[in-house]
Amino acid sequence: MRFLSWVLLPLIASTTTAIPLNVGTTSFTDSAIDSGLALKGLNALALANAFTKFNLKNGCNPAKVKIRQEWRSISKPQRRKFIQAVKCISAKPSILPPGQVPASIHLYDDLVWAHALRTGAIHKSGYFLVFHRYYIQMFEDALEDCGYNSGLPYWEWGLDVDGPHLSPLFDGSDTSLGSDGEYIPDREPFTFIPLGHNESLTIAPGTGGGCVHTGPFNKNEFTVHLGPYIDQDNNALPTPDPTLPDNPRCLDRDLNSESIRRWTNFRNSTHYILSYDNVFDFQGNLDGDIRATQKPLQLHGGAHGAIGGIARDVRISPNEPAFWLTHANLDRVWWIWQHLDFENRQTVAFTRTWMDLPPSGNATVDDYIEIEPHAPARKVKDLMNTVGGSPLCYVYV
Ligand SMILES: *[C@@H]1O[C@H](CO)[C@@H](O)[C@H](O)[C@H]1NC(C)=O
Ligand SMILES: *[C@@H]1O[C@H](CO)[C@@H](O)[C@H](O)[C@H]1NC(C)=O
Ligand SMILES: *[C@@H]1O[C@H](CO)[C@@H](O)[C@H](O)[C@H]1NC(C)=O
Ligand SMILES: [Cu+2]
Repeated sequence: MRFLSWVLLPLIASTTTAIPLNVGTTSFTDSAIDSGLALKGLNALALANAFTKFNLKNGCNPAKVKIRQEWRSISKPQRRKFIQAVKCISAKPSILPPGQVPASIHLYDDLVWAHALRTGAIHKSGYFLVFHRYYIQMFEDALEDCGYNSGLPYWEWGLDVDGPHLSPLFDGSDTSLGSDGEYIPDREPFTFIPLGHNESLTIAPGTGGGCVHTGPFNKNEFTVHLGPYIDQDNNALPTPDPTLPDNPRCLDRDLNSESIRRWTNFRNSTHYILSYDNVFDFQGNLDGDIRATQKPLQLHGGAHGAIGGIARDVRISPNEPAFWLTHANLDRVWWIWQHLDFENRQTVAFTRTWMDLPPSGNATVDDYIEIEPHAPARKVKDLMNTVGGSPLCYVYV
């Protein structure tokens, strides 16, 4: 850990308290972990290391690198620009062949469909981390085409452990992604059986439940067209039917601080970064893959649960604009983890299909990730370094 000496760690490390999480011989205090200071320090370490990994031949260099920042660190004019760019994507027409996916009306729907279509290969599979990395890069590029030239923002869930409805991201102001959903009282808990599982999972109702009522993406400004792709029991349908008719409806949300408290607080994110030394255990735990852990709801599922509403309909969860910021934060957790032992963290684990259904063999770094027609096929190994150039050139601060 050659950067330990000069970043924040002297401030936040302690060798006197008995502590479960540590980097090398440096341990973090409980308060550093729970306040997010440890995670900040780890981010700084990763950043310093990333600056030694530019691939100049591929055109990624310090002058060009995109800086991805937490929503709150972005100026209000920039936040408005981001919102405008998302709306611009959702106003452009679909580029899919006419009639292929009748419910895909706008470019934004196409991008959601790209995820829906591939869901069985990109979750609980070897492609989970790497597909979503490329997928949000595709979105960052689409934002750029719509005039937003900065890095994709991320959402640090740990900052909103006391209530995402109070967050600048969801406070309903014109610099938020809109409010919570309209509050619907007396709801049953959200219970579902993930694909490939036998036991159901339960998330308590949150503070919304209905349509986003104020701010950007409220029901007068933003329309969902695809899906739903979950049945009456909230379970994901095994295959997405492309021929479903247009189903225009509002964006629904159910912000949920319990999800953050249980699964995506600062201690949780720090835990994933520091507790695993191989990608099988790291990803398997982060994604709640029962081939690696007995706990099927963890950081990834918890993050979707924190938003609720359409974010829980896995195939079309990118219809929720906060999806992109949530997956940027997941990518950030992976990125920090990679940079703690960069040379040894360039691979993938698990099979090519969701829970190996149907049987598919292990994913490899020579496999391709494609998001046609929105982004060309790239080898997994070319998506391992976020400053490797072609196609990635970004860091998190
Ligand atoms: C679910 O149950 C079936 C039948 O009992 C069993 O074959 C399968 O391994 C179980 N799957 C999981 C993920 O526990
Ligand atoms: C996440 O945090 C909660 C609350 O502190 C804790 O109960 C849970 O065990 C943590 N999970 C992980 C994987 O760190
Ligand atoms: C796939 O990966 C698993 C776990 O890493 C390993 O046990 C298994 O042998 C691999 N299968 C093949 C066919 O390489
Ligand atoms: Cu996904």
